[in-house]
Order: sequence, then C-alpha cells, then structure tokens
Amino acid sequence: MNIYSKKLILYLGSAILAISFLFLFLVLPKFEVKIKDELVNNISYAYKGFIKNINKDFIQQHKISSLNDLKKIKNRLALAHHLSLMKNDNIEYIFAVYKEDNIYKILIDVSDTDKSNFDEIFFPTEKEEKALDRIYKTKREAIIFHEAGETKKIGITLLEPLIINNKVQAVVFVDFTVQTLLTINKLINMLKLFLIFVISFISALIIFTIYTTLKVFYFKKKAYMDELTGVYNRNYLEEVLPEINLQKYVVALFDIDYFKKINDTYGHKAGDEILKKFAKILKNSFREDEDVIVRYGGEEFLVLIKKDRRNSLSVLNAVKRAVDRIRKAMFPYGKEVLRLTTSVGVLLDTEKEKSLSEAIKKADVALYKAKLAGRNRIEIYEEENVYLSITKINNLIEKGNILCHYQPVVDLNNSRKVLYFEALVRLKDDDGTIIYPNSFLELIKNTYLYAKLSKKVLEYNVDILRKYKNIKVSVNLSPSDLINETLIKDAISLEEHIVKRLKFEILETEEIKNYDKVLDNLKRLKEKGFQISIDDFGSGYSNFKYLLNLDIDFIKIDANLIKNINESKKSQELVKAIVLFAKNNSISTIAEFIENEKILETVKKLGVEYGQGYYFSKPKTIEEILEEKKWDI
Ligand code: GH3
Ligand code: MG
Ligand code: MG
Repeated sequence: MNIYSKKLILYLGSAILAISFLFLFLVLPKFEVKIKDELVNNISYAYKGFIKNINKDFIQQHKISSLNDLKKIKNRLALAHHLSLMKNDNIEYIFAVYKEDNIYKILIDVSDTDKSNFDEIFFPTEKEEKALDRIYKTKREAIIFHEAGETKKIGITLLEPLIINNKVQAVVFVDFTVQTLLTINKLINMLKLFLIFVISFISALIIFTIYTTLKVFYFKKKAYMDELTGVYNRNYLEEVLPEINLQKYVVALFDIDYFKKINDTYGHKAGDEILKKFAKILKNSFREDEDVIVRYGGEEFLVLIKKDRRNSLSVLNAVKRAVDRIRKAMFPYGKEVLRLTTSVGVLLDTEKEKSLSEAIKKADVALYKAKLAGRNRIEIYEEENVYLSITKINNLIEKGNILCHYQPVVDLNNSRKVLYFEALVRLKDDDGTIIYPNSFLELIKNTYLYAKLSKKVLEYNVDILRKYKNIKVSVNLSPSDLINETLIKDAISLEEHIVKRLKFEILETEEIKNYDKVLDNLKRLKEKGFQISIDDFGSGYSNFKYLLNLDIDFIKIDANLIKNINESKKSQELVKAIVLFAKNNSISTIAEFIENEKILETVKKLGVEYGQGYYFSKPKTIEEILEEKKWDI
C-alpha cells in the first residue's frame, strides 16, 4: 500500500464514516418517525371516519341524549352492532368505556378475545389515561402508538370520543396492529444493521491503515536507520523523504574534508569511529524533532533544516555552528587525537524546487564549489552558470578551441623592454566567446582532461614561437604536469631555438604527492636549457624545495605581497628579503600585479627587476600585442 492509497483510505473512509453516523443517528430516526406518522394517519383515517359516523348516525338515530341513555341495553347492543362492523383481521380489541366517579368502566366490548363485561372497571395504562384526560377536555380523538411489547407487534390504539350534547360521554377504543409498519420496521432495522456493518468495516480499515502507517514510522524505523551512525539512511531518503514538504526546509550537504586520508593513514576502523562522532555532532547541532539528518553517502550527510520561525540567517547560523563544532572537535583514536574539517553546500531557496533530488543536486553543486574554494567552508547555491560542464570542456578541448592570451613581463627600469610574454590559457566557445580559466581550470584539475589541455597549450605555444621568431614565451606548469611523462618528453624533444625562447612557470596550487619525480623532471627540463621560474612565490610553503634543489632562473613574487605593498610595511620587508636572497643566488625577481605607478615605484625601490600587471598591459592575443608596436622584444 503506498502513501497515496493510504491517504485515500483515510479521507474516503472518514467521509463514509461521517455520513454513516449522520444517517444512523440523525436522518434515519427522523425518517422512521415520519414514515410511521404517515402510515398511522393513513390507516387510522378509515377508522376515524367510521367512528365519526357513529357520532352522527347512531346517536341521532337512537335519540340518545345522555350517558344513561347510552347505557340502556338496547342502545348498547346497537352500538355493539355498529362497532362490530369495523372489525377485521387487524383489529385486536374494540370497545367503549365511560367515566363514572372518575373511574372508567366498560360500556361495551366487541373484541374477539379477552372480552370484558358491561360496567366492569377498566384500568387504563398510563398512556391511555393521559389520552383519556385529554379527550374529556378537548373532545378530540387521540392516537396511542405502541411498539413491540410482549406480542412483538406494532400496534395503534385509536381513541375516539362519543359526544352527546356537546359533552364527551364515552370513548371508543380501536386497537389494531399494522402489518406494513412491521415490515418497514424490519427494513429500517436492516438498514441500521447495514450501516453499523459499514461503520465497523470502515473503522477497521482506518485503524489498519493507521497501524501500518505507524508501523512504517515506528516499528520499521530500524530499516530506515543507518547502523553505524544512528541517523537516517538512504532507504529513508528514497521512501519517506519524497513525501515531505520540501518548501519548508533548507537543504545542506556536509562532506568531510580529506576523509580518504584518514582511512589511508589510520585505517577503516578509525574512519568509522570518526563517522560516528561526526554524526553525533551533527545531531547535537540541529533540532532532533524538526530537522532531518540522513547519511547520504559514505562520509556525506544530508541535513534538512526546518525553516519555520527561522530566517535564512539563523538556519545558516545552525550550519555554521555545526561546522565550527566539527572544526573544534577532537576525534580520539587510540593514542592519537585527530581533527577534521567539513565542507557544506547549502540550498536556501527551496521554494521553487520540484523534487528533493533536484534540490540535493543543487546543494551538491554548492558543496563542490566549497571543495574547490579550498574546503572547510560553507557555500550557498547560487543560480549562475560560472561552471561549465565537464563534457563541454572536453568537447572544446577536443575540438582544439584553445587559445592563449599573452601578458608581458617587463624590465622595471625600461617598461617597454619585454623579458618574455606569459601565456595564459583560454577556451573559445562555439559562438566565439572567450572562456576564462576560473570557469574550467579547477573543475578539470587532477583529471585526464587537465593533462590533455596542458599538452595542447604546449603545442599552441610552440606553434606561436615558430610563427613569431623573435618573441619569448612562458607556459605555466602544475605539479601534475611535471609528473606527466609525455608532456616532459614532448618538451625535451623540442628543437634548440624553441627551447631558448620557452620558459616554464611552476605553479604550486595543489598537493604534491610525488616530489622526487617533480624535481627530477624539472632537472631534466633545466638541463635541456629551459628557463624556470617559481610562480606565486611567497604564497605556498613547499616551493622552497625548488629553490634548494634547482638552479631557478626567476622568482615571481606572489600578487598578495605586491597588491598592498604600499599599505603594508611587512610586505615591503618580505619583498626586500626575497630580493636580497635572489640577488645573492643570481636569481631574477619579477613582481606580479603591478596595477599603478605607486606600486611600480615601490617595488622598483625595493630592488625588484621585472614586473607584470595591468599598469603595463592586460593579457591580449599575440597579434594584438605585436600590433601595438610599443614593445621592445
Ligand atoms: P574531499 O575533501 O574532496 O571530500 O576528499 P575526501 O578524501 O573526503 O574524498 P571523498 O569525499 O570523495 O571520499 C570519501 C571517502 O570516504 C571514500 C571512502 O574511502 C570513505 N568512506 C566512505 N564510506 C565510509 C565508511 O563507511 N567508513 C569509512 N571508514 N570510510 C568511508
Ligand atoms: Mg570528503
Ligand atoms: Mg565524499
């Protein structure tokens, strides 16, 4: 039974139940009374007419003028004759009584059974007494209705006054059973029974449905729980969660940073222990009764945070609190105490989401951004298309929609004099739009696409060097390029005149797993004759290794040291120290990010030899640069 049929049973069942109750206790009793009234009226009508005739014909015919007249045997016999005419199978009793000293006595009795004699005292039942009183007062007939009784019959007693001289002198009792009424009664009872059956059946069905629903939520809870961490598992996500009102929740996806490392270093068991504690921290950071925590993947947790009474800011604060707690938490394992960080992708605006899986996808995009931005952070999903899809990047690279823009590195004492042009990679979209590396480089890092791109970039620049024989160009290489044997071989096999004009800038933006290999290949490139510069010097920490192990040609001082050099004494000191060190080791220094004359003056004063930045030129195509004709190359 799925949730929809359950709902249908509950709603429809309740409706039928309500209607049945209404029928049983309100409609049916009224209906019953009405039918009976109608029947009684119809049937007694005939008798009434008959008795009226007695009043008219009999009293007048026999010139009866008092009760005593009536009591005369001759008149009583005449009355008996009249009454006998009324008799039929339905008539039980038929007799007349009169009142004397407030006692009722039989005047005449023509009943077939239990016949009473004249003047015998008649003991009316309570109902009959009341009716008689009324008749003597109002001179109008009365009807007594009696149900069942010992005889199990439905009976009606018609009481009709005999009026002489405008006074009630006697009352005729006609007691008859009504067969139709009996049938109707049976019918109504059957209907009642049927309704009771319907009510019982529907109630049972509703109870069963509620029971199975409760079973799902309580008894089957175990099937929805992750054994290791005690939060909900994917069964819950797939079977129960799609029913929730997504609009009321914010979707957050937590993923532990570098979890593989923990498994690799301390083993799977340690990983499991950490997962347990991690889940516990999450549980303590959110509201148990309102928010939902699901173990979404191995070390990925989905949290649905209820928006009610909370604005986006306070929901985000809850997420932030959780992230902080995780950052501060100690995860003891054996003698070691491990620390972790987590990245979170959040989808705040769930209002227009059609399904939970769509919402999770968006939170996942944000999570991905958080990872790219360096991990240990919360990223909120924004509707934008900065990132291309991997497929699209692949297609563009395959089609060779690659180009480079070039930015000159110039002599600071003569800024027309170019040391070399740095090649900066771009992709070209099918419609000709230039796509900048921030939209694709991070996405393909550590993938085979990156290697493919690097190879094409190298080829592109070799072509440029072949075409423009007098320019020098630098190409960026990441550590992953430096362990890419094909790329190194391609470079080493280049002819002399290219090698002389091609330089490599070594980036350090990723974790280096195989330092020896990187250094080894760098040595091979140096031996071949390529000039090497260390990029972003002063930002990483391990690029000192290159300095110690290689004869580096250039140090490019990191933009962060240059940008605010006029505001920061420390930056100046640091740059000074780098320059001093470089000079002593015959290494040339290059300052990145020279944006204005003030920066230029300062770095020049600090002894930096070369520079690069918008102050001199923005990156442009090589054709544009050469057309400017202002460069001494
Ligand atoms: P990132 O910072 O990019 O998230 O790096 P990561 O190392 O955490 O990488 P990723 O999230 O892709 O890897 C998840 C790892 O979690 C893979 C697997 O070894 C580990 N893992 C998944 N499930 C379990 C589990 O139940 N127990 C343990 N101990 N490890 C798990
Ligand atoms: Mg992870
Ligand atoms: Mg993961």
